[in-house]
Amino acid sequence: MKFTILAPLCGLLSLTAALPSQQRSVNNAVSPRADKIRIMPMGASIVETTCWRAYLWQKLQNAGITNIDFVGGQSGPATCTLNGAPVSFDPNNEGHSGARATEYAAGGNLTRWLNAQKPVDIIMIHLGTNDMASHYSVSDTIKAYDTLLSEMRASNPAMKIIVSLLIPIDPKLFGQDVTDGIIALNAALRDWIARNKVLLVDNYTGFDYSTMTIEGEHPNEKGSVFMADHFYPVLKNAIEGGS
Ligand SMILES: *[C@@H]1O[C@H](CO)[C@@H](O)[C@H](O)[C@H]1NC(C)=O
Ligand SMILES: CC(=O)N[C@H]1CO[C@H](CO)[C@@H](O)[C@@H]1O
Repeated sequence: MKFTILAPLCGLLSLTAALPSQQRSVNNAVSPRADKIRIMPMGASIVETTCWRAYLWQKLQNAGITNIDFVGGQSGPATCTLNGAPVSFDPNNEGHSGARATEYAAGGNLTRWLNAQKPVDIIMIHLGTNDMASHYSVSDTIKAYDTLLSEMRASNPAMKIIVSLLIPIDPKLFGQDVTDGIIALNAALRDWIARNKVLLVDNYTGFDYSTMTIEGEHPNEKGSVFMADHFYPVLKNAIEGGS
């Protein structure tokens, strides 16, 4: 499901979002599923609303890696530009603004999304910022990650799971305790990632919220380039190992 994102396509994009199963069957008819590695970007607004997925898609295309399909019931952002030029990318994802890991674990959301997109070969996760912003504990958030991991393994035992540490946010936005919560959750996530033998993306180290975000939380162009650059080697290895 690759679109060139231009204003006249907005109607088509909303149609796609409303009719994911029809879009999938059309897609399958055009290119057999065996040709495409299905990759689900999953998280909250940092996944849904910013352009790192677009830059990541472009980097993969530029490297000749075109046998991929980003999947999910969401579609967007409508436009991403890089150095002023529009970027063409596959906009599908499962980023849901404001959502928490603890919410997904309690609500069965991920199982529903994985069933709708089956089989998902690779999942890329950046999730937990809102758990900290809403003052859920690090241990409850890690328990939620345990639940989500079982759902992924149940859906596809061979699924490659890429988990990003959380990018830091400006303490001026939600207070120092939330910023500290993200640091504490990242430390716990690092252990969790090692323990569960999933793939680490460290998008925290070196990310500067004062120059790389729009308002202290959501990556701007520079921050999205940073995220794409950090996801890229890990995702590329997962794709090449998996094909
Ligand atoms: C997750 O699932 C719960 C329970 O069905 C639902 O209330 C909630 O809206 C879902 N969240 C998202 C972001 O889809
Ligand atoms: C500072 C830095 O960029 N650290 C890591 C960022 O993420 C990549 C991919 O996981 C690592 O290789 C870097 O060491």
